[in-house]
Amino acid sequence: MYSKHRTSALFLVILNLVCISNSSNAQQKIEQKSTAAIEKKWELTFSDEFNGVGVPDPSKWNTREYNRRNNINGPDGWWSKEDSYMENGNLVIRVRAIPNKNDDNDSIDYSCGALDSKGKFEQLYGKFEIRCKLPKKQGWWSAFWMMQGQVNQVGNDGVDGTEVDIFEGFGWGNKLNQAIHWDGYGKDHKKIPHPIYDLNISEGFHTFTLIWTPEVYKFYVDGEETWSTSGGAGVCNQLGHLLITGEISTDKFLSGNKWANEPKPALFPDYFLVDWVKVYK
Ligand SMILES: [Ca+2]
Ligand SMILES: [Ca+2]
Ligand SMILES: [Ca+2]
Repeated sequence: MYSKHRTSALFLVILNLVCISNSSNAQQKIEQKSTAAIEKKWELTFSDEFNGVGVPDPSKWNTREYNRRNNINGPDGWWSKEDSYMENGNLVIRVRAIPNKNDDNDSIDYSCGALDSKGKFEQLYGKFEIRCKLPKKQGWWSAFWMMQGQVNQVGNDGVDGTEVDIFEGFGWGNKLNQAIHWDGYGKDHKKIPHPIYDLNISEGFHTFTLIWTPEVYKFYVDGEETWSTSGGAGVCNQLGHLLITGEISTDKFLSGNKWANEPKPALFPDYFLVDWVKVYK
């Protein structure tokens, strides 16, 4: 009897192992299938490897030229065409201290590069990704972001228009900011910021990704999800365009130690390097 029991027990153990192995094989197959489905799901719709020299491809990008951060109490922060250019396989966004560019009394002004794809590439939903190296010097910030729909339209929450900051990075500290803004930038302005302090991103190249679906915005750094939000009453349902920018401001808040910190002309020029941008649907 004892031996017969032992034999049946052994048989059950073997049967179990076979079942477990079969079910783990099945699980593996499901996982492989779903990974393949996810990879297959994304179809490349836009990319720029920045492999040329000089002016960024005008069929993909607008370069901006105006006083982006006007300050009546200090140097202005301009966007200038000559501060975004391709070199060594990268897009370079440069910041410089320049002679005062307008007729106020500043001793100097500042100048940064900025690109956008408005009217050249716009998409509703998808995956939006950049590989880049953040600048090191204090006083300015770099960003990869989107303007979706009409951000200035007050009402209907962010559904009719949302600014999505895939990342805003600062060379001087560990802070990385992700955020959404809607209903304009005046008294009705609403935002949800998501600052992160514990990422190891001050050295080398990193990827920053947004997945935008009809339900949610999901943010990733180097493939790890860092934040997910549906805004106030849902995500934007309108086309959006890309922006890659450097910005510098001598405004008290923006040059404070909660943001870009104080610009010091002696630290510039400094550079924000972008290896590529890719968009999928
Ligand atoms: Ca000025
Ligand atoms: Ca709105
Ligand atoms: Ca590149």
